[in-house]
Amino acid sequence: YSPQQLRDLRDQFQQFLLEYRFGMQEIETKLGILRDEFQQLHDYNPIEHLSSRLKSPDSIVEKVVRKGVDPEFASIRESITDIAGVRVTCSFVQDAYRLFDLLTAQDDITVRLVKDYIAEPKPNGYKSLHAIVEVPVFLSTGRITVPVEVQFRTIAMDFWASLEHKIYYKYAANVPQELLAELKDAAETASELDARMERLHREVRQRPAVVRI
Ligand code: 0O2
Repeated sequence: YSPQQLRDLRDQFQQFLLEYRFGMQEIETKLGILRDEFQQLHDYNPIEHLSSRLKSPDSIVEKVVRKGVDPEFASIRESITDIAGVRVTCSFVQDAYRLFDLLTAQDDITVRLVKDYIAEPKPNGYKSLHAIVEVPVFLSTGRITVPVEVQFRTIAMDFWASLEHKIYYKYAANVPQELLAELKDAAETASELDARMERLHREVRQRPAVVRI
C-alpha cells in the first residue's frame, strides 16, 4: 500500500464505523422516547439502564478472522452484525419482552434475527433477548440501513453476565470446571430472583394505593 492508499483506507474505515454510530444513536433515541413516554403515561420506568457501544477495531478484526469473513467492507457489513450494540436493562423479564415488542413493531425497523436466550439460555447459563434490527439513517448522500444488535435483559441477568465476562477474560477462556458449575448455579439463582421479584411487583400493583390524608 502507498501512504495515500493507507490514508484512503483509514478514511473509509472511519466512515464505516461512523455509520454504525449513527444507527446506534437512532436506536437509543427510539428507546429513550419509549422510556420517557412510559414514565409520563404510566408513572413507571421500564428501563433501568440504557447503554451502547461500538465494537473496537481490534474486536472487529478478531471476529473477521475467527469467522473467516472476506476482509472487504461489504462482506464485513454483511457478516458481522454486532458492530453497533445497544443494551437495555430492565427490572423485570416482562418489561424486556415488552420493549422488544414495542421497538420491533415500529414500521421503519426491520428485524433481521432474534435469539431468545431468555427462553433458551446458553449452556453456561447466559440469558438475554438478542435482536439484530436494521434502522434507516439519512446521510447527506441518501438513506442507508444499519444493523444494530439490541440486547434486552434484566438487572439480575446483567449482573450475572458482567461477572461471567470478567471471569472468562481473567482465565483467557479456560475457566476451571468448578467455577463454571458455580456460575451455572448462580444463573439459576438469578432466574429465581427474577421470578420472585416479578411476582412481588405484580402483587404490589394489584393492591390499592394507600392514600395519605
Ligand atoms: P461485547 O463485549 O459485548 O462486544 P459470537 O459469540 O459473537 O461469535 P454471535 O452469534 O454474534 O456469536 O453472538 P451472540 O450469541 O448473539 O452474542 C453476542 C454478544 O452477546 C456478546 O458480544 C456478549 O455481549 C453477549 N454474550 C453472548 N454470550 C455470552 C455469554 O456467554 N456471556 C456473556 N457475559 N455475554 C455473552 P461480544 O462481542 O462477545 O462481547
